[in-house]
Amino acid sequence: MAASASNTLDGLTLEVAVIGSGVGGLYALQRLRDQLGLQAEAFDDAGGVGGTWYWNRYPGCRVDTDASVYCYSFDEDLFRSWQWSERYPRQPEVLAYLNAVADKHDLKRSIHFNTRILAAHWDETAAVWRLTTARGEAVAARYLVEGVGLLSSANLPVFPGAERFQGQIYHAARWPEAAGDLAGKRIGVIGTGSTGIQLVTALAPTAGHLLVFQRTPQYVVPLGCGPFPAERRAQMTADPAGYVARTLNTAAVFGLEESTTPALSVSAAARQQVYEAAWQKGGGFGFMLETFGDIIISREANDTATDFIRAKIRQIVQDPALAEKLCPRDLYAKRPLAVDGYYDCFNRDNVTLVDLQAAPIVEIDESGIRTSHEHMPLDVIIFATGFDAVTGNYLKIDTVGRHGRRLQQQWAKGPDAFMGMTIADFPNLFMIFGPFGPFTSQPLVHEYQINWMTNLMRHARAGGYRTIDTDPHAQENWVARCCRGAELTLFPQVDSWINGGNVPGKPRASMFFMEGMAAYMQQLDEIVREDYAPFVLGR
Ligand code: N01
Repeated sequence: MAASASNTLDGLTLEVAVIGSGVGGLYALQRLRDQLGLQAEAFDDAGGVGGTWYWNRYPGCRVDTDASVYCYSFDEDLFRSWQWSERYPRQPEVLAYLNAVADKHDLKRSIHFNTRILAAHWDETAAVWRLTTARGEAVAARYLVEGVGLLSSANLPVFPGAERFQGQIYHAARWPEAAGDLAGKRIGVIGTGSTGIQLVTALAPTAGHLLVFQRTPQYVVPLGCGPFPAERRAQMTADPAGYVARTLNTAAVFGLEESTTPALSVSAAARQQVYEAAWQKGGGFGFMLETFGDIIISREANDTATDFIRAKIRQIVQDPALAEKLCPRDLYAKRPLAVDGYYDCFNRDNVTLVDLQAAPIVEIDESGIRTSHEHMPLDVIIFATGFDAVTGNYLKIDTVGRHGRRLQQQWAKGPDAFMGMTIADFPNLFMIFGPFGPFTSQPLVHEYQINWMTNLMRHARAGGYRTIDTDPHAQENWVARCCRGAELTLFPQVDSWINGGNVPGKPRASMFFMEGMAAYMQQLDEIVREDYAPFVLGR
């Protein structure tokens, strides 16, 4: 449903407004509208459904999480019947899947595309959220559910002169269809995270010349792409509910056999075998989670993994000096990266690594990029520089809760939130994968959170309550528990989007519950048993 001047939203009053129609927003809409029978509609500034899969159309984009857990489970028929072609599907297939879900459940009629929500202000008297769209329309809703994306607000570093560049210049997360075929072109990719490495491996075979601008080398392991495994499909179809329950009842919800063996509890030779098997099998999270249980909590265990990966880099990359530039020196404690054939790309004549630690970018001019060493002419510049993660998109909406509290001020030194879903003094506002939620794969956990938050809404409505707010003490305790848990891992010791360290000026903060999904679900169950004690319901 595309809003237009003749189809103004002004004055629209809903029971629930959902922001976003990505993986989380789509299911929230289905659950609220069709399962709970509420008058719910969604808003998305994109021209179609898909969220991150709508925007990220860059060459090489694919899911690096097993498709068996990167899907919905609420529609059991679809769960059984959807035929993923690959274990790690490409972006067009994921987007086609999300469109198929939206079409099967007739969700698009309740989504206002091309509609950005600029502001959400709580009206205490009427107990509703008053939303303002970018066209100035006013919409009111008793509940606001935000599925705005954990990794969606693009991080675009400022390089002097970028506006003068005469060639094609894109951020990967806003890839235009007009980009066309880049074969034969001189391409610069800035950034070597999950996005950058997918771009590099996709572009290297056909680029005229590919320059990879690397600031910090990262640990990349093979993904192990291939057809969707028949045995995995058999497990999924034999017992969908059991499959999903077993998957959720793990730490990270990646459909993996998470190891509990400490790395140093086995001999060096046995360890080598475990790492080699994981390398041959592929899967980024598998290498981190299925090998040993303490890679992300013990520096010594972490060292054994990083030694192994560095040895692989030195084996694959023929030029020893280049291999050293590609070898990370710090901990393996960012979100793990996996793609097939990344290091092999650097054996190609048409691929050049530009080491930004040796020579930083000084400017972009009409014809290319200048580092402190040299000028490199380019036809295409691609920013693969990541996201203002977790909080970025929430803070783009001018959100004002009770007592005039503005979210931008409240989160100025770092976020606070409860269970990744609510914020004290922002009643009836629910976040899908907001700050201090579990550090896991997303779609099945989206469903879990959405079911939980909507059960809470149902509980409040059944009791005749108009408002649901979070007890600030419960929130404080939860944030403290999350921070303590994060400190037990190695993640805070390396700058990355996990802790806000990737965006200049962003407060560095723990933003996740690191004790795992099973512990998270136990905590949510406990809250239900306590009759939702951490929430304050109001008439
Ligand atoms: O972003 P990143 P991403 N000058 O933050 C560099 C998800 N995802 O888009 O390390 C030069 O990981 C930065 O360098 P450094 C996934 O969860 C999923 O790649 O800060 N370089 C780094 O190399 C992933 O974790 C899939 O020194 C600059 C890169 O840009 C998350 O999105 C696919 C720079 C950013 O890496 C983010 O991944 C893709 C500057 N000024 C993404 N600023 C799937 O497969 C930043 N960089 C599901």
